[in-house]
Amino acid sequence: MKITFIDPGFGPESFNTYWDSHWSSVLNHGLCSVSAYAKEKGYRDIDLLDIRHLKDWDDFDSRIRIARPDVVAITMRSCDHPNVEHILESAKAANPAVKTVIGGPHPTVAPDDMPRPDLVDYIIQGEGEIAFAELLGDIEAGRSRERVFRGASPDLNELPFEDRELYDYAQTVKLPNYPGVFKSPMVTMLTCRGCAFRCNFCAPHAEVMFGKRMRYKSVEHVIEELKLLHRRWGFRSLKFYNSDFLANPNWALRFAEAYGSTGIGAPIMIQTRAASLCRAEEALAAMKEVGLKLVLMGWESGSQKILDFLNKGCQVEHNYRSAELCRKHGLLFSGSFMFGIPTETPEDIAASVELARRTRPHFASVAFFTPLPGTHLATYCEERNLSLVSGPNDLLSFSPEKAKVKGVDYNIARRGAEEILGMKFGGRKAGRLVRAVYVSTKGNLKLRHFLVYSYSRMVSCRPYRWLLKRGAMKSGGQEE
Ligand code: B12
Ligand code: SF4
Repeated sequence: MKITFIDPGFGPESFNTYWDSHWSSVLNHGLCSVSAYAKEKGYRDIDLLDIRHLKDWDDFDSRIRIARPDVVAITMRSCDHPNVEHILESAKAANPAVKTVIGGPHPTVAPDDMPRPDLVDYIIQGEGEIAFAELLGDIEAGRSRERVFRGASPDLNELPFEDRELYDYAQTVKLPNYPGVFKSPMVTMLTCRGCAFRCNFCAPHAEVMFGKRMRYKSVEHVIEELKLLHRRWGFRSLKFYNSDFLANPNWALRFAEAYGSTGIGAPIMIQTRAASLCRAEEALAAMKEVGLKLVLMGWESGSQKILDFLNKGCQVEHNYRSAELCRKHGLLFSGSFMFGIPTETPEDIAASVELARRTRPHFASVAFFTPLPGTHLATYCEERNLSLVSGPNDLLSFSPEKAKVKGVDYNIARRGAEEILGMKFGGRKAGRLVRAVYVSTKGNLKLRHFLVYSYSRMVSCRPYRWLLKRGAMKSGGQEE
């Protein structure tokens, strides 16, 4: 049985972008895991059509005709609606007998909101490894099965290592995140599933997808995969995509010890919550010892009122303290902010600007709140008729170019963002330029990659870090 997975890319401008930057070439770890499991169960005739590799829809149409799959299996986020619609139409036009299967975040939170539901044969909610392999067995045997069903959660230590080479992995590893700070080859990894928190702009996604409990791979399992990846790709940097790497300090401590003894030594980047970091100084120090170099934190705001409104489970003091701890341990750090939140006032924005001014993160990014379907805050906006999201394309960009919520003063929010982004270069005017360059290079990812590279190199160079440590320079800059 021939199975073709589809990665719908990232919106209408995805064609021909795979080789341009880290973010335009991220592999979908979930799909790689579903593929690895299916192969382990004997379904070896698997390939991938990734929109980002292709020229245009004509290219897609001809490739799907040549591939002639029996099963087309698509991964889908909420922003993928328009692309998934075309994919379904094209797959059924090429072969009306093909079985179409959709899984991923969007069908999990909104199974009734499918593009062309008449062309969707099966919807798998939740984790897909076990369910998809079982479905293939049913299709092969001609057994009937309900159209929408939930996948069982696998034991993460019993899953095979991800099938990274489903993608053009040789290219992916060449594009590090934060080029200039991190070298290629870079590998990315997730070591757990689920989230213990319920930030209302994101929740209840993790709970609906992965269940209430957080599940971790064992340190041994992770180290085994890293050794294999190191032998195969000789990676020189490592990024953990976990949303909160330090949520479990004991796991992090054990990982640091085990990673240190492998001798791999590749520098590491993690993402974590400020509150978790404050509770895990020992683990932070141990990670630094074995190569931790950059810590990314979703600070969101410098206003306690907004942090409470977002149900962030974090105090403003945690944001300040996390910066102090990173500096104390000689780590680069990034603070990301969110503006455009319902109930936000100019004072809240000023508090975020003040947080950036006082902590001087090496990197800063500002996202504008976007009500994502299925999230608590999207429901809040719908109930109050606040949402200005008019279609899936509005879910692609988290920049202030398009207003997403009524009642938000985007001019003030934009000015706050410009101030944060421009701090390093001397203020709001520079910030406006940074933002304008950043937004306008969307169509030229190679240029953006180059700008991010230049910026990152400057931030990570010794004289700059020395000045920054002495407080002689302010910092800020857009994340890649
Ligand atoms: C880690 C993470 C990332 C990582 C890595 C994601 C990846 N590609 O693997 C990075 C940082 C790259 C990322 C990026 C983005 N992310 Co993200 N991310 C997460 C996070 C924190 C955890 C996801 C996770 O643990 N995945 C683990 C893997 C194993 O699970 P999975 O990918 O979902 O796959 C499983 C199932 O979905 C299913 N499945 C998936 N595909 C398919 C296909 C088939 C056929 C089948 C049967 C099953 C199946 O089976 C898989 C294995 O069990 C979640 C929030 C959360 N806490 O859950 C947000 C989340 C998934 N991200 C989200 C978004 C919006 C994004 C961005 C689009 C944001 C942006 N505008 O930049 C980008 C996309 C960038 C890009 N170019 O692709 C949203 C999606 C919301 C939605 N309804 O669409 C989430 C839910 C957060 C949120 N609520 O806002 N993200
Ligand atoms: S934003 Fe991060 S910490 Fe908050 S619920 Fe989502 S994954 Fe968890």
